[in-house]
Amino acid sequence: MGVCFIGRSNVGKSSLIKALFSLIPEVEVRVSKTPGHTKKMNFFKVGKAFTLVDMPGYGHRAPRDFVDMVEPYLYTRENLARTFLLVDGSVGLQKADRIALEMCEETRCPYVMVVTKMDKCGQGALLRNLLNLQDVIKTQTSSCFPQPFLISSVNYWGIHLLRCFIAHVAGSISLKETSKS
Ligand SMILES: Nc1nc2c(ncn2[C@@H]2O[C@H](COP(=O)(O)OP(=O)(O)OP(=O)(O)O)[C@@H](O)[C@H]2O)c(=O)[nH]1
Ligand SMILES: [Mg+2]
Repeated sequence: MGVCFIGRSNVGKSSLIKALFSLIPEVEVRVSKTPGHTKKMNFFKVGKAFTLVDMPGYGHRAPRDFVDMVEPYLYTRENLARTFLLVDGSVGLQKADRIALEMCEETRCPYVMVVTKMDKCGQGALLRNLLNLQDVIKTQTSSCFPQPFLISSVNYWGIHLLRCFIAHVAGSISLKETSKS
C-alpha cells in the first residue's frame, strides 16, 4: 500500500516528503530551486509494506513527465491508499492545478489537498486562496477529502498532523477514543 504526492513543478512535493522523513535523516530526498527537478517517480519505503511516492511535477518544463508517468500511475495503481495533491498557498489554485484536480476526479482515486509554503503566504492572499479552494472542493469535487492540510516544509508547520493522517491511512493509527476514566 502507499500514497503519492502530485502537483505543479516547484510546489514543494519533494520538500514535503523530506519533511515527513525528518526524523529519519538517512532517507535522502532531493529538492531543488529549479522547477522540473524530479524527473522520475521516486519510491520511499516506510517499514515493509508502505511506500511514499514522489512524482515529477506538471506545468513548467515538465508536462510530458506528468502525462507519461503520473496519469497512467493513478489509473493503474490498485493499492494506492491516497493521492496528495499539493497547491502553493501563496499563489492559490492555478489552471494546471485544476487540470490535476479534474484528473483525480476522473480516476476516482481518493485524494487530499495539501496547501504548501504556508510560511511565505501573506495573510490576505492566503485567506482568499483558502476560501477559494474550500469553495472548489465543496462544489466541484466528489472524491476529495473535505479538509485541506496546511503545511510548511521550512518550519515544519502541519507536518506532524499530516504524518499522523498518513499513518491513519496506512492503518497504523486507531481513532478509537481512549477511555477517560
Ligand atoms: N518557503 C518555502 N519554500 C519551500 C517550501 N517547500 C518547498 N520550498 C521551496 O520550493 C522549491 C521547490 O521545492 P521542491 O520540493 O523541489 O519542489 P517539487 O514540487 O518537488 O518540484 P519538482 O520536483 O520540480 O516537481 C525549493 O526551492 C524549496 O526550498 C515551503 O514549505 N516553504
Ligand atoms: Mg521534486
